[in-house]
Amino acid sequence: MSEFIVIQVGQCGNQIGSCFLPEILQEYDVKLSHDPPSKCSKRDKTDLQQYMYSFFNFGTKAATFDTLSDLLRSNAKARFLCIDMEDSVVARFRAGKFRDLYDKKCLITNYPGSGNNWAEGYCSHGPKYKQKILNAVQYVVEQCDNLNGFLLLFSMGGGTGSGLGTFIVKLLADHYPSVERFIVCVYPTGTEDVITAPYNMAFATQELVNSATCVFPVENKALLDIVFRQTSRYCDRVSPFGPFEDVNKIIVDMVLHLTSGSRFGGKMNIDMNDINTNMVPFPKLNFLLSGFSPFVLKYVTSKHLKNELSLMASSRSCQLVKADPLDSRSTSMGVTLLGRGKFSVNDMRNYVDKLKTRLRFAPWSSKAVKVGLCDVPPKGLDFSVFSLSNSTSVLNLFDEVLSQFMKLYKRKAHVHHYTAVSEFDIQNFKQCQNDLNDFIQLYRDVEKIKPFTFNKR
Ligand SMILES: Nc1nc2c(ncn2[C@@H]2O[C@H](COP(=O)(O)OP(=O)(O)OP(=O)(O)O)[C@@H](O)[C@H]2O)c(=O)[nH]1
Ligand SMILES: [Mg+2]
Repeated sequence: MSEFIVIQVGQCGNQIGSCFLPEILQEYDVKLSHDPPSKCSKRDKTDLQQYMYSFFNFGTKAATFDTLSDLLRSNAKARFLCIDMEDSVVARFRAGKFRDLYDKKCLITNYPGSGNNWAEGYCSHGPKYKQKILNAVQYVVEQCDNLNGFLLLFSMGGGTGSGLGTFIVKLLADHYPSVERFIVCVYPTGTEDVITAPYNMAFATQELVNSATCVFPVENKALLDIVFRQTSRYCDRVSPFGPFEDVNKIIVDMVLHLTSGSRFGGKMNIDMNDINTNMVPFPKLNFLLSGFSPFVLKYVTSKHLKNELSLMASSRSCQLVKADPLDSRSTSMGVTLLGRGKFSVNDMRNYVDKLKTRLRFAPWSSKAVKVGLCDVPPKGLDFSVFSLSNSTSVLNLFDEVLSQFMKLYKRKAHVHHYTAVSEFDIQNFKQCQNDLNDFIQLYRDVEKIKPFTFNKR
């Protein structure tokens, strides 16, 4: 059974993480105080909870855990590292109801943050905290029997997540080269609270292209659109877009789908390592678009018929980035569809045939639709479909990153904040611009090759 180490960095990463833990527990049918009584039989629960090792280390493993208190009695610890260069979010973990699930050795904080400055996070906090972080990582790694990968969560807009987060990715690549590094990173909305976000996301993107195994970007503006669409269509009570509640729930659900193939049994399981092998044809083309259907938000669950789901999951409206893998101008280098719950192999085969007629494939990957089936549906649903695409339509995101970067950089606005960090070299700006251009060109080159298409039936 595969194990993951979750590393959440900066405010956004830790806030997503704080939503992650209760969602995982619910998926494993551990009752939290407000949950209705479980409908799971004792036997089903034992089957389901054998997979808890993926995210938890146990002192003594009981047969089943009905409640959080049962879990705490077994001295369970989440395989989570919580890192922030200010203390407020992580301080809530130290005091909150899940506090005993966090290992205190894995909480690393400082004061007062990285000031929305990538250079502060990467060049200053990185080297300063390197040993402390490596010690904490080693401590958790030693408690794993079958480590599948590191799963990092952070935003690209601030200083700590983008800077220290990408420093950690590089650190892991150097010290644990054989362990996969999967990154779920949040791109800002564009109309931002953080003025220097364009620089931060450009530098962080450049780093991830080079040191991550696979990157699963999400964009706050795409997530907000999903929330507004769902809530206005299915209920008259518009979700209060409080502190990222629904947006973070979508991100957490995506991570649960993404890892479900590695965590649970199934007729045709997809491991996270399979995803890398199947979906990344060249190391630098490692950004994968994700989408799923149906969505479950706080006040509403979208309903779709089973036979609509596969196309839905790959469609623009269900993508967590503003991009359309089914766009007739884009080229697909790989697709993975994972059905969760009650799906037969035939069901999936039919969906894939339909999906193939909507895609233009890179000629070397003409049959590149990987299919997986996982027996365990998401909590509260009978079935769902998760879709991953390596598609040139991700260029929308990179064009936006480069254009926002250039808007500031052509006037050299805010550059002095970065050069004030002594370890930062001013040449990094030019280098970043060049690297992003080269990277975008790689995707454009793929688009230029004559694609392969399946005939419509
Ligand atoms: N989806 C989502 N986005 C968030 C969340 N918190 C912050 N953001 C976005 O993340 C960006 C700011 O990044 P933060 O994570 O706050 O920054 P940080 O990594 O803590 O870095 P510093 O505060 O500069 O040290 C902004 O674009 C916010 O809109 C969250 O909980 N969820
Ligand atoms: Mg912060």
